[in-house]
Amino acid sequence: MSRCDFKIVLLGSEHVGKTSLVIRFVNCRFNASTPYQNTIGAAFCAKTICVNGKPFNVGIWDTAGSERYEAMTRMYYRGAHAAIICYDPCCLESWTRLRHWLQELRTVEEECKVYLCGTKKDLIDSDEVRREVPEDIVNTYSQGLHGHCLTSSKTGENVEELFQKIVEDCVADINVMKDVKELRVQLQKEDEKKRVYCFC
Ligand SMILES: Nc1nc2c(ncn2[C@@H]2O[C@H](COP(=O)(O)OP(=O)(O)O)[C@@H](O)[C@H]2O)c(=O)[nH]1
Ligand SMILES: [Mg+2]
Repeated sequence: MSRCDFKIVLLGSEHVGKTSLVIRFVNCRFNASTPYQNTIGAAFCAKTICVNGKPFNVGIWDTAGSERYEAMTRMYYRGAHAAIICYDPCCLESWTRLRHWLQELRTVEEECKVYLCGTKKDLIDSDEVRREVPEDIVNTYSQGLHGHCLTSSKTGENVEELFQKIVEDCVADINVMKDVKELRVQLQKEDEKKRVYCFC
């Protein structure tokens, strides 16, 4: 059995830090000296996360964020159990664009759990840059969603916690877990079938 139990998609404008967030979570590293690389279309990776001692295989889709790939990006929303919509608190434009990503997502996956993620927390904490998105606006906006957090892919702050919360929320959702159980049964049957054919 190899398919993912949960699908998480990352959305947000270019340069907000989506790829860095995934790399920090999956590979536990951050490299600021690497020249910026635009994600083309989307990139996929997976990681196992344990909740109540049980392992869950989580598939993460990191999308491009560029308008050039927008039609393509829609394909990746399909079947997503959760979406992390990233914005950079020091870039007002990335926040304004957030509504667009939310609308896009809702037209394809109405039931998808949505988490807002303000990135590059280390820069805000060090006062290196000026915060452009007021905290109270973010708090008001995120009330109707599943969560909001500020992360730093540089230090790793809140990154693990964000993904852990998402998976815990999925595990607590009866409808999501019904699908997970059905898929696991189906995959087990397929595996058994394959084994029978091997003996022939
Ligand atoms: N200081 C700092 N820089 C970050 C952080 N996350 C991303 N960056 C930088 O922001 C730029 C864009 O990051 P990237 O992950 O490629 O953005 P994407 O286009 O949304 O995938 C890169 O130069 C990263 O090094 C962070 O948490 N802290
Ligand atoms: Mg990227």
